[in-house]
Amino acid sequence: SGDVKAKVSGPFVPTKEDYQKVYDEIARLLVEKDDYDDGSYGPVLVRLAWHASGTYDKETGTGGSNGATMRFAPESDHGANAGLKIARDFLEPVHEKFPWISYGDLWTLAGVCAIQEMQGPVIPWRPGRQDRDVAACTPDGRLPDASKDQNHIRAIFGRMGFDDREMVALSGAHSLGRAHTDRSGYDGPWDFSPTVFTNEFFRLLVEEKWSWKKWNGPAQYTDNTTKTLMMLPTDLALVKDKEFKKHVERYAKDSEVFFKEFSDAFVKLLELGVPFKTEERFVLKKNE
Ligand code: ZEM
Repeated sequence: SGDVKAKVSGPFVPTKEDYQKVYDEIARLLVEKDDYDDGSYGPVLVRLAWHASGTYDKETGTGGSNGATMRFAPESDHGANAGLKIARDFLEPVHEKFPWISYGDLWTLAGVCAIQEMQGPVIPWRPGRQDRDVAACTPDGRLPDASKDQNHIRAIFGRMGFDDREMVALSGAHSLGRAHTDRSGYDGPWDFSPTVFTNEFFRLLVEEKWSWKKWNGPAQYTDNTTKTLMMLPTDLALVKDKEFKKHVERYAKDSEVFFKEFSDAFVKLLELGVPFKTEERFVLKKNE
């Protein structure tokens, strides 16, 4: 007694439990802040994780979620990122509470949390992204342009290192959220449950008839039955292209297969270009 040594404290090394606390805080805020869009910030958080990651270029190894360079102009001002400040601001109080987490880890973890809390598949996740400065911003034009066709989809996602099957699986995220006229210019949700992760995007692509929406906005499709849903030109490209369509039909028929293949492709997306020091992925527990 009396000679208890002061513990020497090194740098804080977070454990799985620490990341679970961050996850739980995001999940709590998703429930608490339900007065937004269709009742959830979930979809826009998924879009933030995707746009942070989808800048990756396998040839140069640049871009991806390491660095969280969307914090800075010019990347924050790229047309594709319009509206994502809402998602970044939503997460700011979480970063204040857990200042040890990098923004790259926070944004990708938030995408994982949002998908799981919206009843989607389990997404195993790894920490290890380090924030970088404005010099690491990617050039404009690396994210897909919704007005284009299947060649563009293959060029953009091929640059990230994805194959046809993965491209279609990832596109199923459009079961979530909606387009906003003041962000992309497009308008409306893809299905009737935009805050629940389902394979409805694929079922509707196959079963519904889609025609050009009559309006002054950018060219997009609307469903013939209710005229309340939308598809982008790139979405319809997934059934116009024979190779893509095979996968659309598989996912429309089998939600379990879609969940599994989406999860694998989303794990890969969030890890593109990240210099991880650990192999282990964490499966973080849902709140629900
Ligand atoms: Zn989207 N996406 N996306 N996407 N996306 C929008 C919304 C959402 C494309 C695209 O141009 C658009 C993937 C692939 C592709 C989400 C997730 C993922 C919007 C509407 C557009 C225009 C934005 C707005 O106005 O708010 C194109 C062209 C894609 C590929 C060809 C992939 C991959 C995704 C994740 C894995 C999500 C969740 C939304 C809904 C956002 C929200 O705020 O509701």
